[in-house]
Amino acid sequence: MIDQISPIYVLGHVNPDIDSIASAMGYAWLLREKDEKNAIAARPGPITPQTAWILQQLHLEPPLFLADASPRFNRIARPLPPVTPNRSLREAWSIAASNSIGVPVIDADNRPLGMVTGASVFKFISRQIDSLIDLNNVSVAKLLSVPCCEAMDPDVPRFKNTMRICEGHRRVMREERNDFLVTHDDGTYWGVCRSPDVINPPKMKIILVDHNEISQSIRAMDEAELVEVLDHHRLGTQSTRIPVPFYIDIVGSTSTLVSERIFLFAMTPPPEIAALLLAGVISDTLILNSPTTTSRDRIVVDNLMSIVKSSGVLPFKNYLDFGKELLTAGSGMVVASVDTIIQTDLKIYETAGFKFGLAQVEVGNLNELIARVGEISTGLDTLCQSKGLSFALLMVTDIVRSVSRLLIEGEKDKLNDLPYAKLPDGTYDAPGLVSRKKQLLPAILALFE
Ligand SMILES: [Mn+2]
Repeated sequence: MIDQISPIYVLGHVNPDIDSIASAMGYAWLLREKDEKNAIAARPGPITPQTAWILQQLHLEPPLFLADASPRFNRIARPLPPVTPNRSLREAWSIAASNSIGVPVIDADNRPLGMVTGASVFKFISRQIDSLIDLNNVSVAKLLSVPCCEAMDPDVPRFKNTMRICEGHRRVMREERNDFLVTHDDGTYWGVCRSPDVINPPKMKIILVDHNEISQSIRAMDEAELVEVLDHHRLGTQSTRIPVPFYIDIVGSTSTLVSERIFLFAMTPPPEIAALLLAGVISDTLILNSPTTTSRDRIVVDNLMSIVKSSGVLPFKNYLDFGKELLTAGSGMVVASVDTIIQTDLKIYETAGFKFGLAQVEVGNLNELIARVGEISTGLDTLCQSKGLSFALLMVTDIVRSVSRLLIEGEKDKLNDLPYAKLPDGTYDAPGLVSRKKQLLPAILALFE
């Protein structure tokens, strides 16, 4: 039985590429299948055209979109059955007593009117005592037979189910009440929550795949509980309260690491998952051509390809044909907007007290760049200002010829010592440069050591 209560989100980096999506979906599958964990693949941003293409080929839905890792009121709301206002106080009281929590009262349109709580009933009885002259003639039975709305507290604060719990924190701290109403966005009743849960909400459990740097992770990651890391990038992770599984290895893709685990447990992924992981390895290693490629990536590609081929889930006979189709599905610099070109695969790094951005785009031919240099440079400049970056760099990579062209804006002087020749159009020629992670980033970091 899969534990449905506390989901574990498996999450790649912002601006997720195929490897981030594939490794999240593949690892979530493994955790559900092998460990019966309620693992849910998620993504902190929109998918790329390349990812959209492969998901469509495989008839798979993109993973769940998560805007941030801050828990919402729906995490702590209990969907208690409500009562209507004309039900007797006796009835409401017995429900409250059996649940040890107030009873929500709703109108005919499902909107909460208030709650019957211990305190509200106490106030009601006090009012009766104050207003009645001859107490001897009033029985408890009579008091309890009034419509429950007469004894409810109509001023119980309401919180929307999609609201961040942290935003309701102060309000709840100021309150003497213990129970609160949670509504849908349209104001209809959803459930009831209690103050201890608001003050100390359960954290979202998150497994990071394909990244471990907080600046590349989902927003409000500091509010979440990091439960595991599976990655192939440099270290830059947050600290944890307790030890967590942490696995980083120098292979071409996180999809490689996920596939190796699946095979290690002698399991066979469904052909769709195998094909997706194959796409992850192939796109991250540029069809096994990037200098990040290892023999382990090649073995994984062979194993995945044989599953894909025998299942017929994709119409390709070998990984090369598949790879070419996959990589061209993503390129389109000629028609893409400047924003798409810069933002689709942008990573922000922090080092030595300053921030910078490295974006990468793959093209079939560097000539696609010629007509766009001016507007892309302006776009990079805007990016520096809006994100407070020292400099922003776009790496335009010709995947077929293994060469890149660099566009740099911001404090260019900082990068004077990079070993790339400046061309007349202001871009830099970088033959042999294809990997941001393994070639460009270390070269940049070395300048500031
Ligand atoms: Mn990757």
